[in-house]
Amino acid sequence: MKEEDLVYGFGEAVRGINKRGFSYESFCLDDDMHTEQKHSLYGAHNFFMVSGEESFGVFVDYPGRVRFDVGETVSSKFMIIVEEFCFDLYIIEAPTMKEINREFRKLIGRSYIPPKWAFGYQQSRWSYKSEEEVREVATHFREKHIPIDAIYLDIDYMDHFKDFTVSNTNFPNLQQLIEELKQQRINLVPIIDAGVKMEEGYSVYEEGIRNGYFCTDENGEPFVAGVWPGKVHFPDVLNPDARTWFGSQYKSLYDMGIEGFWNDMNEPAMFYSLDGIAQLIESIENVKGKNLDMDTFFQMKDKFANMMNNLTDYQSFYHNVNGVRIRHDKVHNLYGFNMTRAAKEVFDNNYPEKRILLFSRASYIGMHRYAGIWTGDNRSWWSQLLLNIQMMPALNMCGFLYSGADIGGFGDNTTEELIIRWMQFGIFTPLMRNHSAAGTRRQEPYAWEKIDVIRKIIGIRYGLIPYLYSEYMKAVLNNEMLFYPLAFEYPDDSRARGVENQLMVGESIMIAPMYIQNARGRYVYLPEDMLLVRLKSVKEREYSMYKKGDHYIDVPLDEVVLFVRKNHIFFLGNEAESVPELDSENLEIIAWADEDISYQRYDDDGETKKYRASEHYSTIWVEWENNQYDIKVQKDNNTIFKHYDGQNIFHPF
Ligand code: MIG
Repeated sequence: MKEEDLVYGFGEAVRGINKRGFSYESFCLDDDMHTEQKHSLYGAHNFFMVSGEESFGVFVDYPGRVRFDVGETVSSKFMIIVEEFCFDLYIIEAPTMKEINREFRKLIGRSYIPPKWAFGYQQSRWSYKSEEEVREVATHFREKHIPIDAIYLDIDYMDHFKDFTVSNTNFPNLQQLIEELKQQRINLVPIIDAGVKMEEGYSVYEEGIRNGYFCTDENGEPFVAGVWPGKVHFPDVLNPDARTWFGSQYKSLYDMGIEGFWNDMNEPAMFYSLDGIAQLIESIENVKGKNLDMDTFFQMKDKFANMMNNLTDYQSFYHNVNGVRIRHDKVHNLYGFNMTRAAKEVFDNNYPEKRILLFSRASYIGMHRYAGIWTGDNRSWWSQLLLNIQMMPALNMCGFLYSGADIGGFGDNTTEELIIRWMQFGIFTPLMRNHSAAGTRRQEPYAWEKIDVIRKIIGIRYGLIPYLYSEYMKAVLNNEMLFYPLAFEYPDDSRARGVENQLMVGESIMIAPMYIQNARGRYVYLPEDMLLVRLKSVKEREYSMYKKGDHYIDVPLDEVVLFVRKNHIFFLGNEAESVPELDSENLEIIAWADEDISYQRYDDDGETKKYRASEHYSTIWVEWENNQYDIKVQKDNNTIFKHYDGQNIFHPF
C-alpha cells in the first residue's frame, strides 16, 4: 500500500471508516464486547475497496475463515490469508468509489426491502415477559403520544426457549394480543433462535430427528450443543430440504398475524458442547485437592473462558449438502445466512406478494438479498455510538442497507444524555430500534425525565421518512449506498477524505452526529456550501447558510442538526404516530439554491412489490422565476405548480 491509500469496507467490524492499520477476521462470532482489539463480530463481510493512485474493490468469496491484515503487521502491506485454496476472488475496477461499489453490488444482487412500517420507531427489550407487559408498553406509547410501529418479543415469549412455541402461562392468547396491537398500528416482532431444544414431544425436535434435518457429529448422530434451553440440535440449514422444513416453521407465527421476525444466535452461538463439558469436568477432577499454582490456575480459568464458541466445537460437526458431508468450520459463515434464507424462501414461495420484516444477527455477503441485520450486543457507551456511526457506511458497501444498532446500547446501563444523542443519530438508520439487555436500566422513551425531547426526536424521524424511504429505495434499486463517507462524494478534497465522524445520507444531506458526553457543540467540516437545518421538532426549525470550510456548530441536547447540500432538494413530511398515518403527499421542500434544481422522489404503498413501476417516481423541481420560487411536481405526466412562500428555500441574492 502507498502512504495515501485509504481502505474501506469489511461491513460489521470495529474501528473507523478507513480500515487501515488493523486486521479483520471473517468468522461469525457471538461476542458482546465490540472493543477495539476484536477482529471478528457477528457478520463475515469479505469485501473492501482501496482508494488511491489505483482504486479497486476486492471480494473474497470463501465461507470459512479469512483474515485481512490491512497494514497491521507491516504498515505498507495488505495481506489476505484464506484458510484453504478454494475461494473465488473478484477484483472490481471502476473510476470512482461509488462506481466500484455499484459494480460490486450488481454482482451480489439487490438488497432486501422491508415493509414501510419497518422504517418507524421500534421498541424492544430482553424481555417484555407477558401479554400484560407488552400491552403496558403499547399503552405508554399511545397515551404519551410517542410514535411507534413495532414492539419486540425476546426469548421469554417462548415455552422454555423452544423455537416456534408460545408460553401458555405468559402469552396465553398471543393471537388476540397481535390483533389488539394491530388495531393500534403496532406490529409484534418475535425472536427466533438457531438451536432447537432436545425434548420428546416437541414437534420441531421430533420432525428434525425423524427426517435427519439436524447437523451431525463425527459418528453421524445429531450434534449436541448447549444454548438457551440447555441441550439443542442445530437445524442443518445448508441442506435444502432441512432449510425448507425449518423455514416453514415460521408459518405458524405468520398465520397468527406476525409480519416480522429477528433471527438470533445464528453464528451459531454455542455455550458449550458435550465434549467440552466432559473435558472441563475431567480437568476439574484432576486438580481436586491439589495446590493450584500460577500455570494450573490460569489453565483452569482459560478452560472455562474458552468453552463458549470454541473452534474445536465448530470443527466437530457436519452438514449434509446434497449428499456431501461438509465440516462446519469450513462453511461457518454461511450458517446465519442460510437460517435467514430458510425463512425468506418460505415467505417468498407462500406469500409472494407480501413484504415481511426480517433481520438477522449473523450474516455473510449475499444474505443482504434476504434480510437486514442488526449489529448485536453493543454497550451503553459513547464509544459504541461512534462505532455505530462509522459502521453504517461499511455495512452499506456490503449490501446491508436495512440495518441499525441497539439504540441506547444493549449491555450496561444507559444514561439520558447517551440515549438522546444516540436517537439523534438513530433517526437516520433504516432500522431504528431501542433494545436493551435483561437486568439493565429501563430505556424506553418514557423512562426519562426529558420525555418531551425524546418524543420530538422520534417525531423528527417520522418527518424524515419520506426522504429516507425515497433514498433507501433508490439506493436498493440503483445499487447505491444510503450512508457513505464524504470521501466518496468529494474524492479530490483531501480534507473530506479524512473525515471519520460525519456521513452523507442519501443524495441531499450530510450529518455530523454528537457522540461525546456533555458536548454541546462540535467542529464540522463542510466540503461545499450547505444549509444548516436545526430541528427541535419537525415543525420547530431554524436555518443558516454556511460556506464551505470549518465551522463550530452549537448542538444543544434538544436539537437535531443536519446539513442540506447547496442546490439539492431535501424535504420533510409531517409528524405522525405510526407509518400508516404518515401523509406522504404534503411535504415541505427545503433547499438553498442559486440555480434550478430537481429531485427524483420514490414512494410506494410500502407493502406490495412492484418496485420498478413508474408510478412510484415523481420529480420535484425548484425554479427561480420572476423573483420568486416555483415548485413543480411532476408525476405520470401531471404537473402540479405551486408558488412558494419562500419560507424554507434560500437564495443567495
Ligand atoms: O445471549 O435473546 O443479540 O438482542 O436480547 C443473548 C436474548 C441472546 C442476544 C441478542 C440480544 C437478545 C438476547 N440474545
